[in-house]
Amino acid sequence: MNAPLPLADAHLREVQALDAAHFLHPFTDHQALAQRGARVITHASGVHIWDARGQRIIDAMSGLWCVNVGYGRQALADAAYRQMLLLPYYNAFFQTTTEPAVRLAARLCELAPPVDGRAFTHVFFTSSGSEANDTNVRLVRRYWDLMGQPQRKVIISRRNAYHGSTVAAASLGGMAAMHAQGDLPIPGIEHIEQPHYWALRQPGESAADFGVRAARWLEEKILAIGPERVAAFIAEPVQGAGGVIIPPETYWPEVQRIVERYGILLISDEVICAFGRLGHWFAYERFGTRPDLVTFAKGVTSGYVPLGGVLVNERVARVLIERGGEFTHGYTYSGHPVACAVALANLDILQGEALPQRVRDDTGPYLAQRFAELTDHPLVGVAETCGFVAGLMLVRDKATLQPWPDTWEVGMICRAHCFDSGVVMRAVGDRMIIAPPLVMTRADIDDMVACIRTALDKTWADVQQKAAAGS
Ligand code: PXG
Repeated sequence: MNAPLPLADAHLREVQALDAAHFLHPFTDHQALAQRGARVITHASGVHIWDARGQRIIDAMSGLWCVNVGYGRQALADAAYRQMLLLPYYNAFFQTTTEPAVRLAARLCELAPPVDGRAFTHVFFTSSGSEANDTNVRLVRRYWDLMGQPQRKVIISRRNAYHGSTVAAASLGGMAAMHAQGDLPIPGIEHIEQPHYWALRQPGESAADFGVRAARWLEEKILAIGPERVAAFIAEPVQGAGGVIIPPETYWPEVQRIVERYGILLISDEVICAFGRLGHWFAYERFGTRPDLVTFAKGVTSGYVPLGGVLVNERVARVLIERGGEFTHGYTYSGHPVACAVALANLDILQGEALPQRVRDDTGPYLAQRFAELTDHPLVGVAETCGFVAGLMLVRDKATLQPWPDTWEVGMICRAHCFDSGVVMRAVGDRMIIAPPLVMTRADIDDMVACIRTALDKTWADVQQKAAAGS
């Protein structure tokens, strides 16, 4: 494909004006957006995107944590095209099915390793991670009803978690700003603190000790609620939208002990962390947990078309099927044949190019090494990676990790400099985070780190100036 030319000024201004006039963007302050005009992205290839002015930018966020196989994959376009001509849509409600959905369900169950001899046997398909987590709420409550324990309704989650934006998924999430709009959370959802070592450690406490203490907040919450009332615990293996919060290695084994002790279901929300992101097909492999339900979306199609779902293990599936009758839940697009056909082609690429293994054995460790070097920068207090997610903590004092004043919005300054320096990074407060496409090579990593360093230098110059001005 020939790359499109940059948009002419008048064309770009028209798109921006229509955008401001008609398009309500997700999670956006529209007055601020209208003043600046949205950055229009026109095309993409490999690990790069281009904006309407013709600037090439390394997409270190894989779109929004999803374009695992990179942009411009002909095989995915072909799979969608073929399926659209053959059968663009049919539903799975009334005892009908379609082959792409069947093949994908079977393939996912095969890819997900059994834990303690307990296999993942079934998949419930949705079109997004939010819908998948809504499905989880209904599924776990249904499970406990069928088990004769209908009082088990409470789902425990964590502060600062992101599980989606529908009413139930936003309630599961622990984002205070989201709860503040629309009377969330809905009843029956409780939150504990997140395992954020840098924010919550006590003086002198090791990461290992903190990990165990953080896991025990779950046990305290279960006991406070009453174990007989708790249905499930839901968590992201590494918190993504919350700022790439990587738990200490001691955290997950202790959580696993606790959920088993009280017999509650474990939901591993792997919308970001699965499909190679952490160097494994599924993140529970990385942390050795034994979830009953695994939420997926994003990387299952590398974002080329919307698809999400829940992997269901034997323990839950058997009860649902053998005792359940009809589960009154589903979506028009559950098992959409085009989405499933694209997912199958995407899994072929992930498997054929051994991308999870590459991240685990080669590019992931290399990213870790290059990120660690960034700690020599005066702004960087901590650099952390896990597979192909990574975070930089920007601090005022490297020795004490003293943060910058919130009002300085140092993360936002850095994010703007990243764009100008040719790389997309996300800012969560003053944590700068990335989740690059898994096809990123060592040379791409070098380019990316060079752009990040340039952006850090520009940010440092800005904050020095601000400090000198005494603001
Ligand atoms: N679970 C997790 C762990 C997610 O990261 C969802 C569920 C919801 O998926 P859908 O497909 O409904 O969006 C997500 C989505 C951000 C950002 O700012 C992250 C997500 C979505 C939008 C923004 O980092 N993750």
